[in-house]
Amino acid sequence: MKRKTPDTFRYILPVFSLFCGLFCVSGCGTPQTEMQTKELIRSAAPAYDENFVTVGFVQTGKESDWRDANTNDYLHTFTEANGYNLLYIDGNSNSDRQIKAAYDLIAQKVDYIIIDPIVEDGWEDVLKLAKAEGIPVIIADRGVSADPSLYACWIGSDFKTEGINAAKWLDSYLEQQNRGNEDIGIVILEGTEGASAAIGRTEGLMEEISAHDNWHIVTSQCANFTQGEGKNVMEQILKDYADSDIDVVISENDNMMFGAMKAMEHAGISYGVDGDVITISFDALYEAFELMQEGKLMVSVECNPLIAGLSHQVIQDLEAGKSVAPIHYVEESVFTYENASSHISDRKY
Ligand code: GZL
Repeated sequence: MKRKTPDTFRYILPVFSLFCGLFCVSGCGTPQTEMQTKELIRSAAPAYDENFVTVGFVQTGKESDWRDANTNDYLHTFTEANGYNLLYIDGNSNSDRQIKAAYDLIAQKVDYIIIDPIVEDGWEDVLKLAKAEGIPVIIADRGVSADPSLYACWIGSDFKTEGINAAKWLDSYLEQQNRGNEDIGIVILEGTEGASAAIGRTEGLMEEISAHDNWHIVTSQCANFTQGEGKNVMEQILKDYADSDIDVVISENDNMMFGAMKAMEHAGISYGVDGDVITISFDALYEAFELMQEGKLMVSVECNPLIAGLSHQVIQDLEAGKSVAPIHYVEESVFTYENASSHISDRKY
């Protein structure tokens, strides 16, 4: 792919024309007096090494252990040894910051932009500009609501299927326990509002839950995928609802579940295989496997963060002039307290 002319020229040209202008003025009719010129010094834009593919990566932030594993995967994939100059931007859990960063990367004329959008909305204009500037954008992990023609492809998980699989496991477990006809009260800890991971998981869960007349939602509240908010939200739920109302806690990521477990412990509520509350979460972190081995966590639906290699492959294909598929789903499984021990040694995050 032809490297874009770095913005160095953007800075030299005005400075050069300024001096030309001054020279013209001084050379055109103005007596040859000593003109006081103030040299305009601007820092030049980074001159990109032609031998590297410059990739700007706009990450959500550091909201969870899953996110840290995801970030580290990019940092270890987009290396100089692999032919990349990586510009990594931490979105600091702020969508406006992410969008501004994307505009800045366009201004720096990077070769590619990878975006993991905190929330789906707000990306239309900056994606239009990237397209107009000829900078391919890869949307990775979470999705955007913008028209898919505005970006090269989306890489990530089928979040709705993750939610469906979690509820299907609950259905099979309750049948095994001869509780298939029991009234079941479910608490849901939702991820960040507007995030495609939360939207998809909630959609899948609600589709399955609504198919069971004897299941009902006690409450479904946002805890932003963080452990601290998972604990605080669960503490409040335990104050607002009777322990007997809650048969199941489904958390849309492991970190919120870890926080909810602390809240249940403090409230003297038992959970897990031998407890009163069934525990189901998403991500399948190593720590989740340890808790599944102990029977405290009963299910973690895998959501694989190690997807930087898929973005690397897409960029290599685009560099070779190949077309790329618009959607790239990540392979994922459902892990339970029953199979955790046979998989924990293979886990990489
Ligand atoms: C899912 C990812 C979610 C994880 C959370 O692909 O976007 O964000 O489930 C993370 O742990 O914070």
